[in-house]
Amino acid sequence: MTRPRSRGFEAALFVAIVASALVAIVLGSMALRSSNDAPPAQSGASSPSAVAQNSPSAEPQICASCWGDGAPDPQVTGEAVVEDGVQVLHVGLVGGYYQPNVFTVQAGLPVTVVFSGNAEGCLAEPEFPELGVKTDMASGTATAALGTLKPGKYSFTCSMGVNEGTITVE
Ligand SMILES: [Cu+2]
Repeated sequence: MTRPRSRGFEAALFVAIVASALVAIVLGSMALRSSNDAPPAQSGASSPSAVAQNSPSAEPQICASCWGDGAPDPQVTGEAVVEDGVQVLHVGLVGGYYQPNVFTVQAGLPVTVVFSGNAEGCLAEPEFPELGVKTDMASGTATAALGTLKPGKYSFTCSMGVNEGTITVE
């Protein structure tokens, strides 16, 4: 009589252990699934902007305006540096835009603009539409000697004319 009862008890214990193990496995896999689903959704939303912020400094930059960026050119003010009687404006590249891109200079001194940065496409061929001056950054830099300018506003753009900086001569 004891043997069948103990066997029955053992069997019931075995079933209980197996059942609880199955429940634990199912719950565990559900928890894993939910924890696996959540992080990619969050990192997927945040990583593209991180890539967009990091890539401009590392890779050749293309014109953000011409390539469908759609955002207005950021306005970043720069200072003229007077070197040997010439007002030199140093223009770099940030995120596919010329920066700084807003300058104010004096009418009495010649102006030279030095572009530098790893540019591609139209961004690598800055020009000054009002002055008929075109440059090329194929070597990594481009120097545009504009001479002495009359008071007024002069722009510089990419070779497609849509990525603008402004030089105000006072
Ligand atoms: Cu462009």
